[in-house]
Amino acid sequence: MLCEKYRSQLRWVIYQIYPRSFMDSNGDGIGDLNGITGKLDYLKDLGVNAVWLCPCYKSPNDDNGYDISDYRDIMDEFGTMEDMDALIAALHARDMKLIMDLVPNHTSTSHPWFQESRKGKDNPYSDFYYWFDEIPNDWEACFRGSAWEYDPVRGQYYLHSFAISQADLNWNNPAVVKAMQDTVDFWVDKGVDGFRIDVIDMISKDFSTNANGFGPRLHEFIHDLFGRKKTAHLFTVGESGVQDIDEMIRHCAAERNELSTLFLFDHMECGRTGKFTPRPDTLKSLRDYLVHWQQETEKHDLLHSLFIENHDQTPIISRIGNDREKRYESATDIAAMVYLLKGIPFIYQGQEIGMTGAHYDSIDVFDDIESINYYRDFCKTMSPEEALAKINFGSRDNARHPMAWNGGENGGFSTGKPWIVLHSRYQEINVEKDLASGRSVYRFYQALLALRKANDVFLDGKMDVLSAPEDPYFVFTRTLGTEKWVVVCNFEEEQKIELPFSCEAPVLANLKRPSADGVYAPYECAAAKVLL
Ligand code: TEU
Ligand code: CA
Repeated sequence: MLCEKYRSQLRWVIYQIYPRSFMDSNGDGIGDLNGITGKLDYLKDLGVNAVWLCPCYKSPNDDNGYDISDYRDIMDEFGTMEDMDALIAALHARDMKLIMDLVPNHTSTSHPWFQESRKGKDNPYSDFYYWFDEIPNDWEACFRGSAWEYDPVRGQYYLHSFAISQADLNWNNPAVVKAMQDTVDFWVDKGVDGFRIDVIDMISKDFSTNANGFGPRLHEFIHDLFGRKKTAHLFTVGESGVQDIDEMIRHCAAERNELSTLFLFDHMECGRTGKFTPRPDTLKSLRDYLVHWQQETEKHDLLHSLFIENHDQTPIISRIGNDREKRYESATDIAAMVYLLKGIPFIYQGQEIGMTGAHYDSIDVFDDIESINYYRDFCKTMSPEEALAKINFGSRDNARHPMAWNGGENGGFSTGKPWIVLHSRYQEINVEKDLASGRSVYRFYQALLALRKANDVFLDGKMDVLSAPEDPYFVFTRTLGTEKWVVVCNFEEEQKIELPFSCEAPVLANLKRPSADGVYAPYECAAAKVLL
């Protein structure tokens, strides 16, 4: 049985916003807080009751806000603190929650802490970062190259797990722990309801190993941040490379007072070597990961997070679905596979209209630092055409194009020139068009979320898998007391799927055709109450 706090958080449905690309309210081509405030009813109608904002703090934007120069102020382009207060009030007025993105592992090198720290060994910020005379190991940065950079001002090397301008904070310094606690408290006092914590696994390090993260003091630091009275009510989700259940228990067991849940990446297969290469990922492997983690989290009374997209990933239908002739079917089928399981749904902007990956003929239109650095390195061993194909497939920009609100000028995102090129398919796939269509992905999500809301069986009910591992489809039931529901999600091929019981007519289905004969079309899905 989940603890009471987790049971209530299980009712949250979280929509992730990439503020830079969601809605521009003042025509400067950059999405902003007021733009988000203006779209809250769109989200409320979808059935969302919480919003997670990617970082909107002061930042020089080398990594679009994940390089923070002031944790307590708003990025100039996104608006002011008054705009943020108004957004929080507008959310709460609609009974919606706000989750902020906390980036505790690193700051921008333009943060005053780093600017002071680099001055030398005898100032209060000297030990805020990791400084070495000699490079202590051969760790590499996630955005390519060595993770160590020589700073000529200080005459020493500092660690940057990501871009050169993202210096890793030294959590072994109690002043850093205190500064980050104060940051959390500042936002709690503003009324935020929770945090998504960036690369939480990296805040404790052991330089003698070859893994950057999962250091010996990780749980102590997480507890320092969120195990306090002031933070006890928060919802917290850590982005983490956790791969086994014991480690997840250490992070999320209720009695440990650490985190509510984690984002695990098994099912995204986003290993750092593989993300730019189309993989033989299939719905089958997605199903297997989903089942594995569902069973483990259920067994150990952990709160699970259900997500398939974010701002670092190409939309799922372009990774493992069919983003052309079966776009609607695969988008809705995958939604049923994932979001009728037990856990908290996270929906990334655009996912609710079945947005796909984009495609461009030139590297010049890409903005993302990871994509640009990888392209440069790919070109050392392959042709520019091959390198560009990889970037088109895996670039984080695939998830960062302006939200396509309509097929008109700038996709309805802005009256000015957007900061990044429009999605290459925005005229074909946009909110206005989706809502007007008889095959609306948004309407399907809406119906799915309404179904969850109306039936506790989809929240607390036990999940049992009916399909066998070799079956090219996914069938599971959810059971609570005397109530049982079945969810059938077919994969790519048409086939007959027989159920061991009879059901009422489906309440949720992506195709309007009677599947009474048990034959399911490609990507057809349905959820129905079992007649007991
Ligand atoms: O990403 C963490 C991370 O581990 C990345 O390497 C991620 O796997 C990569 O972006 C996939 O291409 C987080 C944020 O989600 C990301 O946007 C930030 O750039 C990164 O931290 C640094 O803060
Ligand atoms: Ca703007």
